[in-house]
Amino acid sequence: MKTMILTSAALLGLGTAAFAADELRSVYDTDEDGYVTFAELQNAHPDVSMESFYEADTDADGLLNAREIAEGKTEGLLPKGDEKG
Ligand SMILES: [Ca+2]
Ligand SMILES: [Ca+2]
Repeated sequence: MKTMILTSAALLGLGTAAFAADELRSVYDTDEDGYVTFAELQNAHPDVSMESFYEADTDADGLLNAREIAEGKTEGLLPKGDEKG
């Protein structure tokens, strides 16, 4: 499973992807499939609106990957805090 996630991160071609993927798994991705659904995002950040979720979902597949999470934070769409509550 870990190999698969690292491969996905490598395909993104971003130096920060590995770190972001790790953060994504530990903070958001409760079922560890490598992607964050709106429900998973709301688990960590109940205040995030669906509008923000879809704005962060730049490839419009209905899921956030590590890169989209990182960019969403940079653009202020997603909270930067990693702690629940
Ligand atoms: Ca997931
Ligand atoms: Ca996406």
